[in-house]
Amino acid sequence: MDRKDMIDKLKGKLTDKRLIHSFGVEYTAACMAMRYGADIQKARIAGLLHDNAKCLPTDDKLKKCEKFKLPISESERANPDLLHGKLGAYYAREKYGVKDEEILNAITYHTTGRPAMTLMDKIIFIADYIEPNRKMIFELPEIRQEAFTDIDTAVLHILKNTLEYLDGKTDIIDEMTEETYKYYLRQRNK
Ligand code: DGI
Ligand code: FE
Ligand code: FE
Repeated sequence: MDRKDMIDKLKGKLTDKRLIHSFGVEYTAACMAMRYGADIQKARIAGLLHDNAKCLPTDDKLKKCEKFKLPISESERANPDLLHGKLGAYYAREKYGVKDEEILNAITYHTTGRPAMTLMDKIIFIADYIEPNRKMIFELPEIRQEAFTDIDTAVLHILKNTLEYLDGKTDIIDEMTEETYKYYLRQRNK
């Protein structure tokens, strides 16, 4: 499917705000791919499609994952919005014709990250957080600079701030977010 068709399809699935965010992630991911020598076109597709399942009602995210037999962890069952990456990767493959595993993995793990992320995983994880349409988040200007100077520092900084933010907000911390943070802390202290 070409970009135009993807956008037409996304228009039926996403709110205007979410579509604008998706374009923001697309061009931010393209810039990061230029900086770090990743595939620019793959980064664009992953960025454009990363939230394609975000706007489904929470219950439907869970029902669709069950229907498609996607694995569901306890924290995902307790907070089915966490499933939008996994479900989004499924739709990217089945409905948007994406076959590339690098793109599909980057979509799957864009919310929580994962230990030993690929370059494409890191680019989408970071671009999602820093894209210019994001409302101001704590230390965002610093993280935006780190994204283009030291990619692993940016990953760690985002995870740290996300976990701190969630700590005061919810008791459902996904084990993958936690594990990713621990992994990148260990990397740092090696
Ligand atoms: O879909 P976006 O809003 O663009 O961004 P995202 O996919 O990174 O989702 C962001 C939300 O996900 C944000 O409110 C923090 C939340 N989140 C990230 N990791 C976890 C989490 N929420 C819970 N409950 N547990 C997590 O481990
Ligand atoms: Fe998302
Ligand atoms: Fe997003």
